[in-house]
Amino acid sequence: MNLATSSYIQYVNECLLNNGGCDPNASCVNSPGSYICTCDDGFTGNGQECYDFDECENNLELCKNGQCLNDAGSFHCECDMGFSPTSDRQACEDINECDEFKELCMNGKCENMYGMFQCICNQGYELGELRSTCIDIDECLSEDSCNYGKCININGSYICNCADGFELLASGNDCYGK
Ligand SMILES: [Ca+2]
Ligand SMILES: [Ca+2]
Ligand SMILES: [Ca+2]
Repeated sequence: MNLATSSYIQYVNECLLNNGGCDPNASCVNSPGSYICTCDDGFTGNGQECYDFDECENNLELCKNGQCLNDAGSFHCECDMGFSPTSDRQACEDINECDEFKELCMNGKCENMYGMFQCICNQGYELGELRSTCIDIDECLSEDSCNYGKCININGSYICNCADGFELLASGNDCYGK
């Protein structure tokens, strides 16, 4: 065997020219006397031709609590309300609204929940219309709050002022004649 020919066969690197004829989305791996085309991650095919793999269509479990969107060579998630994408954008995780939005649940306590949050209101407060803050209950709107006296609403409570000659009962919502 001619030494020059044998070393030519051994050392020619087909991959150096035009990626060895492999698909642009494939890697060419040289081996003595041969080479292999392998599709890149996220692509499928024989290496000469590679096609994007639709991860979303092939795995319906992806992007729970969101929507899976196919990309060339990859995919990413768009997440439902209450969830945000992980750093690699390939899953959705619960947003801890209490940590993220410090102004939530004024006059109450914020409790994080899966996909949402809730406000536990302090005594004398009730959930506001958007359920994201607690507002003072106007006890004076109820006639029973201060029978035979003058009701004054205050933040988180109320005062029942009895007329002269009347005294407040221990229950706090009734005046009676002394
Ligand atoms: Ca894809
Ligand atoms: Ca949450
Ligand atoms: Ca009040």
